[in-house]
Amino acid sequence: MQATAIAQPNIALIKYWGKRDVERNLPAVGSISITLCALYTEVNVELVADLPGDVLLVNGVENQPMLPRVSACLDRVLGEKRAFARVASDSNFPIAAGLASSASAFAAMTVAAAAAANLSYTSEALARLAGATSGSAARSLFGGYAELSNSGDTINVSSLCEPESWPLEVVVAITEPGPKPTSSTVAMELSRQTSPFYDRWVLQQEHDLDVARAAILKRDFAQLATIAEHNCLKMHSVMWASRPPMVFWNAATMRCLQTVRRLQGEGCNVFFTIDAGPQVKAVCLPAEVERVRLALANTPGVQKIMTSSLGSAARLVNAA
Ligand code: 2P0
Repeated sequence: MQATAIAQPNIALIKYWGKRDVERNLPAVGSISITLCALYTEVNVELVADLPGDVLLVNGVENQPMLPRVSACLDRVLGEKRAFARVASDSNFPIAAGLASSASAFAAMTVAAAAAANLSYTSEALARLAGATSGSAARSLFGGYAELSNSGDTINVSSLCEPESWPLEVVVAITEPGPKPTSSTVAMELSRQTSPFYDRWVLQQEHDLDVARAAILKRDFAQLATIAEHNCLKMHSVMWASRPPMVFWNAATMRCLQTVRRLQGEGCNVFFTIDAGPQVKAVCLPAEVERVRLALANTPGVQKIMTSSLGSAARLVNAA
């Protein structure tokens, strides 16, 4: 009655920002992501008959604020007439800091909970369950390049390309390891309700998805770079124009963008993307990774660098 699973965070190149159905957590826009391999969350779920309630440990420390979301995730996977669970989640990177820790955590938790109860689901079904708790978690059920659709009556994820078919590298520049002030869930609802740019953002997303999908299928780095940077800056423009404004960047975030622009000017195959936090992810061809790592490490304000290749889908480690 216990199982452990591992999942990697994924980074959206075409971003999910906004919900069309809050209750069912259905996204207003489709998204395309890459799953990383060097960053991971390992989750153990133990179902215990005489436990008085669910218990959550995050990196070894009991966590109450996240517990309702974890319990709701367990209810979805196991049904509401379930035994209570002891859940332990351990990540090797800063959590709640715009590094997609909820994606890896809820993807791993969904896989572990199903295995602990001996339930067998397809990857698509697990993605639907994980995505109902955290939209981006659905994408971590797939490795390499994944697309989360905004059509249909449910959460739908599919694989676009395996990681080894087009191996890119990601250099993560951490400019502030502490937790962000506003959760993505709250921030994207604020954008939907108050940003004058939100409707336009939703309207243009199909075009950005088409361009990025085509770039991935033909391995066209320059095309992917241009559309990913455009989509990222558009998402942040939506946030900046929200009321109250949501500016997740700091001075070092901006300096990292300037570093990437300088590298591009020197002919380096690299582009940036930024999520709901101040960290900058630089995506590059494998031959450029050391150059990009050094340039970002030498950018004032960068506190830590992590590099990663593309990784595989969430998976079970053990069950008993
Ligand atoms: C993404 N983000 O596509 C976008 C880009 C952050 C910026 O998905 O409310 O934690 O749990 O469905 O998945 C982060 O939001 O939000 C996110 P919920 P989630 O990766």
